Amino acid sequence: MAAPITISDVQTFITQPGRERLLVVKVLTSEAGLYGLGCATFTQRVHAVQALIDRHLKAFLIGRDVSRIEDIWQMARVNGYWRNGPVINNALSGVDQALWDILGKRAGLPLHDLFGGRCREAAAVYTHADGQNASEVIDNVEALRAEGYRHVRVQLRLEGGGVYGGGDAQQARPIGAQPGAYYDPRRYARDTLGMLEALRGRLGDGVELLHDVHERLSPIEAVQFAKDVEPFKLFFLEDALPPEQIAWFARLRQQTSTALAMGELFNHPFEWQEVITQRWVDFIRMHVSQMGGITPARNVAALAAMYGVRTAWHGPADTSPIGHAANLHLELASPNFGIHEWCRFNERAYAIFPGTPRVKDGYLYPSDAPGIGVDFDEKLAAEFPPHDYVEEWTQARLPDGSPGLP
Ligand code: GCO
Ligand code: MG
Repeated sequence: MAAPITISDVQTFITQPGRERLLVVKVLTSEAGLYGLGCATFTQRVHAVQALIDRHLKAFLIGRDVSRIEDIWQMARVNGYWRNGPVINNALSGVDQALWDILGKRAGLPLHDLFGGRCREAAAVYTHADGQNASEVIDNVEALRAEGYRHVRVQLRLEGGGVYGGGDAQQARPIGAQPGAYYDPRRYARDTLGMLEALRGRLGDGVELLHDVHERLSPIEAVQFAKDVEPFKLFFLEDALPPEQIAWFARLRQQTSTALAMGELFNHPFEWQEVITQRWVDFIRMHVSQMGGITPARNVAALAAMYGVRTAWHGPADTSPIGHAANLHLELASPNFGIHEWCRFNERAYAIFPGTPRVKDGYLYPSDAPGIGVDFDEKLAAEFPPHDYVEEWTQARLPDGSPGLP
């Protein structure tokens, strides 16, 4: 029997061709020229994930047989004893995706063929439109329609530029209120309902609309809001509740027929198992690298299929092109694929990540290259180093100055 191909090195790269810092993992092997690439992007804590890989995971991985993907994932997950956190999961994901990339390159097949083959030729996508008021949002939606998009997520943008939580509460705050990203949940709900009314009034049913509450309402306000948006027939309403209030989905589900999506903040199996097996949501939205990569995502997609739940993996700008391509392979082979969140990368990102899939008429098309199908220009990536900053938008505050959820 031929000697196994083993991991000879693990390298990490942080690049920022656009708004977000992206973390790429490169797994090199004992076979010259054979390497894999994976996405480990937790943009808010990108340096912590890089340090975990460079200082801990790399030593664990060197010398292991590249074909033992599941074994490596299970062992690496518990190697630090404590597990299921955002930093460890993203580190695992970078390595896991790279090992799947290597397997596809060895087989000479695109990953979706290794996952059982295509259930569809391309993945329907949605992308984002926002605006300071309803007519700005309508203009942006119409511009995307003209590009061929049929599914659009619509949000009102705050004065400060954020798109979650609407209405900056300039109203009276207690003396000495702390600085922060203020928002007013009740005004947000009212303004958003007004925006959806105007959108349907102008565009009718000719476009599928999605909206992200981004956990900005109290549980009972979320129940009321999910009922109030029913007439607008949303494709889905996302993150109506925070992960900490999952149990409220039982009530929410009973009270509304609006399709519900949840999961981008999930890191622990308990979180996605419950909302799936209770049939509390219609779309799971996990960020694949926050789960630990392709290996867990495949298993969870299969579980969701059994409960009539579809996938809508998290895919904004803080998922790298490698991560988007990995999502796409999962989606092409999943019978219960729902929709792909697309962030419209700039041409710089396409140059740094050759092979990044492209959208045509609202569909994301894979390349037929073996593995994940996206490469990485390390030299060009180094020209766009990360800019570090303290997150402002996550410092959310309610009108009375008390901490809110971002
Ligand atoms: C989405 C998300 C994002 C997150 C962002 C956090 O649905 O796309 O809510 O916009 O806020 O990924 O870094
Ligand atoms: Mg979201």
